[in-house]
Amino acid sequence: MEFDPNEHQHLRYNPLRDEWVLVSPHRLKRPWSGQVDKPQEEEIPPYDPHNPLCPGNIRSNGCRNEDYKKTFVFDNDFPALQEDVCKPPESGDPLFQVAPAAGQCKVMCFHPLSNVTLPLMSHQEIVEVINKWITVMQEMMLSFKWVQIFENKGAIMGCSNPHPHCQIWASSYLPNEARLSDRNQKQYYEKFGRPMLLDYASKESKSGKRTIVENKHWIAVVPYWATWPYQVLLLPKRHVMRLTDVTEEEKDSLAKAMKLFLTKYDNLFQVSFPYSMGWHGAPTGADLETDTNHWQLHAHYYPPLLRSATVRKFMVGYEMLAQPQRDLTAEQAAEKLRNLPIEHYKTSFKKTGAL
Ligand code: H2U
Repeated sequence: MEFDPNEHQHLRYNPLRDEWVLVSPHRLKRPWSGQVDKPQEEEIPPYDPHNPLCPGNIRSNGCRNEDYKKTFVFDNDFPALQEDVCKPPESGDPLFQVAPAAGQCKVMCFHPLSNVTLPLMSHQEIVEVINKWITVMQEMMLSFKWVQIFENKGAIMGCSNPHPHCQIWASSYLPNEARLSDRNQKQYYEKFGRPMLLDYASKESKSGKRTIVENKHWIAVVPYWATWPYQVLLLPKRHVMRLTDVTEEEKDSLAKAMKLFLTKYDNLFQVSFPYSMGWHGAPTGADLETDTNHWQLHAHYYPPLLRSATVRKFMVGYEMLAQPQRDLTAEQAAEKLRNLPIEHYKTSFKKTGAL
């Protein structure tokens, strides 16, 4: 019998995390008696006088938001990282290590209206978001080793507020994910003399099997080693180390790529697709002066949904105790997303009155 990756179980290697994922496509044939129906989507009002992220409203700390018309950035009123705090004494015990942590946390609203998420925004509004990400990065990267831009979207992801927003946490240290990614990209660069993810982007572009959206400057794929069913890796096709290095033309086509694949995300289960996403680029602060050529800018999208708007994948059991496992292959997930309409279901519903 010949090996068929859509039929036969196998392990796939994630070179960014130096870990393996178990792929078991034969399990897709098992009967499913769980919930598959689409629940009524909660209508989010464009403005809520009690929402602390809306323009002109008062936040928990008593500050009033600007009456913003585009994006709006403010210091998180409940920051997980602060700048001038007491440092812990060294422990000297290998089993009870402790290290100082300093940082800054900001919140960024994408749009003045609470019901306008990224895929529903105009091209220019998405460009505004990208520009603001870059401005905040430029400012925070001078003082901090790592600036993590992340969007936690949807109540299912524990997001506390439906208003379209992201957070930016800047830290004096490299967080775990960044440390892993830095080490593995460096090892690949030392071995092959090229940035790992630049090679990856070019191989994915040639194959097309896992591509969802591709344009002149960007490619969005379900990565070969994806653990979440509809995970996406978005990356530039030329060597770009940081978000602050993208050109005007690249910003423009990034906005187009985001609009397209985020629309497909929403269209998959006809719901505002929940996920956690974040940008990873070369470390900053003192590392702005070091050689970080092994880095390639990229964004990870980790959506939890599996079968419907409510049926999610849990990373529990074998995943927690042994290693990640998936049924649907990355190629099957990519094909599903690729074949979805490019018009948002809410827009087509408005036009035709039917889904
Ligand atoms: P999440 O919805 O992803 O939890 O992000 C909302 C953030 O906004 C959260 O970190 C902050 C919370 O601390 N926030 C304020 O800074 N001020 C407020 O008045 C409400 C929420």
